[in-house]
Amino acid sequence: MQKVSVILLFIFAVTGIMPMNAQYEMAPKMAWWYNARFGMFIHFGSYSCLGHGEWAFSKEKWTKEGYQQQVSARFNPEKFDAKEIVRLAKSAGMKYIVITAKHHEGFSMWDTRVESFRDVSGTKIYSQPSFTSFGKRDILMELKNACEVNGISFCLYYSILDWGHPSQEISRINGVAFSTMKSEGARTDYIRDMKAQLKELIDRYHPAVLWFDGDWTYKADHYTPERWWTKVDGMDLYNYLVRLAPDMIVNERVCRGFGLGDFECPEREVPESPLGRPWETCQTMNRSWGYNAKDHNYKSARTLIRELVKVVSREGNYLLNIGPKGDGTIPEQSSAILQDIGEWMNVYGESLCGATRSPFLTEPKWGFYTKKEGRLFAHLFVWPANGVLMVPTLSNSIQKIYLMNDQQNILDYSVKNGQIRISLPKKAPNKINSVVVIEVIGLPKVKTK
Ligand code: JFZ
Repeated sequence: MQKVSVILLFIFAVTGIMPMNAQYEMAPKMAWWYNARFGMFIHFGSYSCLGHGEWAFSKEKWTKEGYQQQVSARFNPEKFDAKEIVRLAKSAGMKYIVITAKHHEGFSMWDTRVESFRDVSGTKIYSQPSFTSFGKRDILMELKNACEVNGISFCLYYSILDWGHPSQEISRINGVAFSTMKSEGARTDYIRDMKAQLKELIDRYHPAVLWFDGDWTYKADHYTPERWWTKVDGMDLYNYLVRLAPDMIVNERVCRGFGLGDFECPEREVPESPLGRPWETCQTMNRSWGYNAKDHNYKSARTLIRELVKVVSREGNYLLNIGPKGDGTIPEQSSAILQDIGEWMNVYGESLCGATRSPFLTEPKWGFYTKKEGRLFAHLFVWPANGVLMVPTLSNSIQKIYLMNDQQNILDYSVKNGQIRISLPKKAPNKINSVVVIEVIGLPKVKTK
């Protein structure tokens, strides 16, 4: 027995793979992220002060010069309050924050010293500290510090494609905005400089996750001026990053669609069932990522909470976005939604954070399941009219069953014909999602005959 453990330990040490309660094996560096389940996305850049979303440069067909002078130069986030943002994230039950360090517009949100990232005139570095009158405040560092104090993991987003960089011009293929590389030499130099920027970010902020995007210009095998980013480039970038920071997690978008990186990113959609490896769905509260003054199309806290539950029951993470205004303040509707989510999470968050997928292969009509060592959580979106909840039998022995919001009152149940029949009170304790806890010995497992 001891020999076997020693051999197993050896294998795990060599391969860097550790078994967890997940259905797939995972590198140990993924553990905190996998347990976190819920994070905050922040789209914040010079586009925020225009208030037309983060794609304004492309959609409104700005020239580089016009955009840089009339939009970016006016970026003045004087009311940016990192502590308030972290307070909101934490009270909503979020465990990590991913903020845009550089979006497609190419404007760096930190004091980059990589020389080629200049404005069109070539006289200034195109970054928040050197291109705006806002001055030298380091808002990424402010956010990182506030995160650290509050036990939240600080992470960064970075766009590979760059509409501002002198090496590239915006271009369109079938209506989708790409960028065209000026020459092969420009491509080589840009990739070198992008790596230098990423090293700056790693050395300065030690992000727990690097969340890439703007990788969709790829061709699998060779590059062209418009599709200048390849799978080989993505693999090389990933290797470069994990050499610099072995514990850092990197998403698949170093070059999407090839199974690269450490987790999958199905965007604004939830896969029908768990994927073959860790995944994260990112979602907007309205229809924009960057601040859009005209977009009042907000989803309700109810919709978002239910989507979060669905994601966790299918073994995923959920990254919910806010887009601060140009002055740094958070749109009122977004903070109201976060507060509502927080009220629910305060009571029920334990059924999600650190929890894993449903043990069952089929999903119930009334909601979803999640599980933890010793507990199966039934998330009821619809409260049964007959006061009875039926749950398929587990192979674990049941200790007791209760409502998550009222752990003192033990519920009656009986087990018959492969079903646990639970008697519920008449009224649902929560309008959005009430949780019934089935306490068992061990990790809840389906009973197989
Ligand atoms: C990208 C960005 O263009 C967008 O501005 C935002 O940052 C978002 C998080 O990511 O947009 C995408 C990326 C991928 C898909 C769709 C939009 N996709 O895979 O369907």
